[in-house]
Amino acid sequence: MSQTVLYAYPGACSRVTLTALEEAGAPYLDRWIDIRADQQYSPDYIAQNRKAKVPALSVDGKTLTENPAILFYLHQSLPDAGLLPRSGDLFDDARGLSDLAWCASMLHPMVRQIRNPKKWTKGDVSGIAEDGLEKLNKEASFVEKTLSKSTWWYGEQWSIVDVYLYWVFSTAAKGAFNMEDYPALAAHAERVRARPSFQRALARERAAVTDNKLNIDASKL
Ligand SMILES: N[C@@H](CCC(=O)N[C@@H](CS)C(=O)NCC(=O)O)C(=O)O
Repeated sequence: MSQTVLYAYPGACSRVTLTALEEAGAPYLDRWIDIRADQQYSPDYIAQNRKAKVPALSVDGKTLTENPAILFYLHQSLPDAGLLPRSGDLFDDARGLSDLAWCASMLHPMVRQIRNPKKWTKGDVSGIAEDGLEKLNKEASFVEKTLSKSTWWYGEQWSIVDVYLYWVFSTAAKGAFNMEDYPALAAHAERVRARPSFQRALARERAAVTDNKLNIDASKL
């Protein structure tokens, strides 16, 4: 029987993949990699994922890394889950992958600049967080325009991109990003959190904090 294992950390970007698995109702095991304790560099984990990051998804012993690739794989292998729009037009449907790549390669690094500027330089950190904040605010204004006219990123249809956008902006809001400047984004965040698959993912993260004695305030997840 096929076995799927998600390597994750509570509150990290692996939460997007975790929510995708919950949305799909697919059976999977979770393994929690304590990235605050540098467990991502342990020989056991490096053997799974030489990049030393979460998420990673192992299926029958083979490992896939990078959120967009994992989410696209889940979208293709679990078509009933509705993780991304599917119109049948190859060009239009590539937009889902494009938006996942945007979240991972453009927005996520801005969040890192804001929250963890030391990871960007071996020298002076001045200006790194400010630069990230300026860039993220520009992206937030763009997202705000769309969300002020629709329930979800793709109109009336929920998708995993909504969860990714939520993760980006809510994580940045734990730093200097002010979600209150963006009322549609803030309302969208409430809708994302209310979705049952998100709540199940959150419950799984909270259980992981307790079971693995992780140094995280579970009430802030
Ligand atoms: N490009 C990767 C980025 C993954 C990533 O940066 N994950 C963070 C958690 S949000 C991580 O594992 N950080 C550990 C570290 O940087 O040491 C993806 O999109 O999956």
